[in-house]
Amino acid sequence: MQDKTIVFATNNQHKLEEIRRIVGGKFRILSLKEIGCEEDIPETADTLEGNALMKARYVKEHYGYDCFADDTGLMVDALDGAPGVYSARYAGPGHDSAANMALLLKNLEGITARSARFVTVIALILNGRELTFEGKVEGEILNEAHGSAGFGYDPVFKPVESTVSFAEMTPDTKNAISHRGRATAKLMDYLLEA
Ligand code: ITT
Repeated sequence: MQDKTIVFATNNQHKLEEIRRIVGGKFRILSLKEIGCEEDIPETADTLEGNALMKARYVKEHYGYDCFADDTGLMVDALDGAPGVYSARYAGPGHDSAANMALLLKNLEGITARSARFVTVIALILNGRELTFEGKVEGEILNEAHGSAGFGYDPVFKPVESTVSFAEMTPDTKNAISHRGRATAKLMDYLLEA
């Protein structure tokens, strides 16, 4: 990639910080705020890929920038894949991560088979092309929240590679095995070749 600056189409400050940390000095990541986009970008598709593409296309169409967007879901087997693509609003519109986690733990009460996975799809629009990159991490939903690092569902998710939750890890430890870390590594491989 000739110009090593690219926009990350997210309104989630935690995602922005994670991606900037993963990318390090290899690329300069501009936030939506930095390009003057302050509105909520619609994400009404029913797949992670569809939503990631919607967000990236919105920025390209309205602001003209090549960019990438991330859509992430937590899929819980005992709940037939819920909250999945609806992870951000599991407890209803306007509810925060604490409410989402509380509902998840309530819906899993008494259930011992607690396998789950985080999936991230990153959609990239670059030089007139659209591409997607997926990252996944297998794990389980804990019986209660543990730790205060990270964001979202991190306190209740323990990856198979670890004995502790994502919220009990340093950012670098989480990024090394996480859904977003894995999807971003694929994105970077592509950008470094482009
Ligand atoms: P943007 O769409 O603006 O990027 P968002 O917070 O709406 O931000 P998503 O729709 O992708 O992002 O997020 C789905 C939900 O999953 C949301 O509640 C997040 O808090 C949560 N989430 C995303 N990534 C996570 C991670 O790495 N660890 C824990 N929870 C995460």
